[in-house]
Amino acid sequence: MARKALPVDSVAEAYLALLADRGVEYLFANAGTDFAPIVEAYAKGAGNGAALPTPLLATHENLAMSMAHGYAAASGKVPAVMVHVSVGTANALCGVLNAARENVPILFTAGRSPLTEEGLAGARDTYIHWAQEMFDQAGMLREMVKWEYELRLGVQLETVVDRALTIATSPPAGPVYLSLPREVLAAPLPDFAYDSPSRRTAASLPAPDEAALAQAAEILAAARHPAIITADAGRDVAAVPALAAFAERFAIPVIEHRQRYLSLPADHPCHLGYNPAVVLDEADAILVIDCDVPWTPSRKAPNPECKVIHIGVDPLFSRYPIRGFACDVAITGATRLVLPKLGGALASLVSKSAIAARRAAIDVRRAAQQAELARLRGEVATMQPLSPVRVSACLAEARDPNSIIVNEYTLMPEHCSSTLPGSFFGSSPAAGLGWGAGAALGVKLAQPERQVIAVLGDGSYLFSNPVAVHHAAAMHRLPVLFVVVNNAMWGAVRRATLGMYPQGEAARSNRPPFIELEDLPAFEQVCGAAGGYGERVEDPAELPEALQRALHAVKVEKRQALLNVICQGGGGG
Ligand SMILES: Cc1ncc(C[n+]2csc(CCOP(=O)(O)OP(=O)(O)O)c2C)c(N)n1
Ligand SMILES: [Mg+2]
Repeated sequence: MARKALPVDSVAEAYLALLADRGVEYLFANAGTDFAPIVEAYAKGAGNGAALPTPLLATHENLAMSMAHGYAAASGKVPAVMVHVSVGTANALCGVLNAARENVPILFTAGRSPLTEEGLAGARDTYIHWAQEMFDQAGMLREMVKWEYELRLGVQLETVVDRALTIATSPPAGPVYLSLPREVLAAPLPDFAYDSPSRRTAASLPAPDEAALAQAAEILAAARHPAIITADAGRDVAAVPALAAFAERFAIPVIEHRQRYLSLPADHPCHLGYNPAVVLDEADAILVIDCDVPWTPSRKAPNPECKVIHIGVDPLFSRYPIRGFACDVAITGATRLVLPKLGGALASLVSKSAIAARRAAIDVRRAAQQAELARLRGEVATMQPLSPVRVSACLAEARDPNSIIVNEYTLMPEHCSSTLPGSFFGSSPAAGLGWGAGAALGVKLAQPERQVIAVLGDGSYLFSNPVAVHHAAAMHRLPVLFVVVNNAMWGAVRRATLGMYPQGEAARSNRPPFIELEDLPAFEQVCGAAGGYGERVEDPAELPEALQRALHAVKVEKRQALLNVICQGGGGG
């Protein structure tokens, strides 16, 4: 067993060194008085030879969380985030829920107001230390995190850090919360020594039960029109080839519903797009893979006779209070492990002719679908204000083949499809707005060689705390292209109102409240104010060249860029 001794003056120094030893590369932070021992530890630097996570400042907590989220999703590593006591935790909650519902592992930490009123190093020394203390600081987010704890004693540091990190990364992954009282961080820690590498590892992926596999195989073998619906299979990039092989082998159409990762390359012969409605009418068996909401029952549901199989590490989404989708078989298991085994069980049960017939039918539907999408692109090409369809189509032409897209709502993937695993990240099912811009910065941090493009609505952009975002992009040298699909409204609120009250007063009104965003600032100038390239685009013919200019700024000048694309009302999401 390799043990490392590290002379430190404080628990804070030991804590940071331990994080780095465990593979935490970055500490995203928004600081306060609780940070004094952390700031001091960083200022002393690697005087004792220990590496420390790189500190990255973010001037809003939701930005820190979103950056960490994007970084974790694009790197597969666990970031740490630290915020200021109760108030910083409160500001970060939206990001915590996004990460929790998306199973993104983040070590989320906050200081705690000093516990003692005087006497100890780190004890209270300013008025806020009384009012900021809460009886139960973690109560704000206990429901959202997998685990939470307070570091009470320096001697427990290694156990606590390892427990936090291994729980965050064990399937299903998710954020954990650790609070760090100032006196504990400031306390001395003589004779600090720890195991390196760690003696505590994350739990393995769950493998499927044979009986459940056999049941599922029987259902699929009896089906004439099976279909697959997924949202998140591609979170594990190893699941993408497994899904591609399974769908291809048995000729089963795949829908990516509210796509959050690239689960199946869009050019795969079984890819039938992003709308489950196209398979629901005829489906007699549906395989729901890593998907919380495979369809919206009040809009369109499968035939009541249709059998439904759910696959996932937590196939019933046990942290959701209500989720009542029919479920004939639920297979607990990681998709990359389940699909090859399910394929093995199914192979001898299905006839070659049935597969061939399905394959031919999918080919026909795919060709018709693609032709219709191309027709639509042609139809909207010259419309002004621009159609979100055109924005997506122009982006498809302009992007590098190797680029990564971060989509907060407004990209239409059917017109800007991705084919590489790990090249697309969509917003969390919790949909806490303001995620996309920061997430794109985190993705760029994880993949600095790749072009990163964030597609945002005007609403999502404003939620992201734009000045803080552009500042972080400049400060941390993260040249990202932001494309704002600007319809000057919260189109989603309009669609929801018209959906519920199609003949109502709001539908007849010119200006129902809480929908239109009037007198919007010139977003391109906000980016420009931080040293980025900015351009407003109104003419559909100008968009391709504007994209080239913006991408040139990103690629050659290494500056962030923003295109404020003035679009039709109604939005794309
Ligand atoms: C934190 C948060 N607040 C409010 C909402 C509700 N909401 C969902 S979509 C939306 C409007 C988004 O506007 P925009 O990004 O411009 O896209 P559009 O609907 O116009 O296409 C709002 C306010 C939310 N999802 N998250
Ligand atoms: Mg909008």
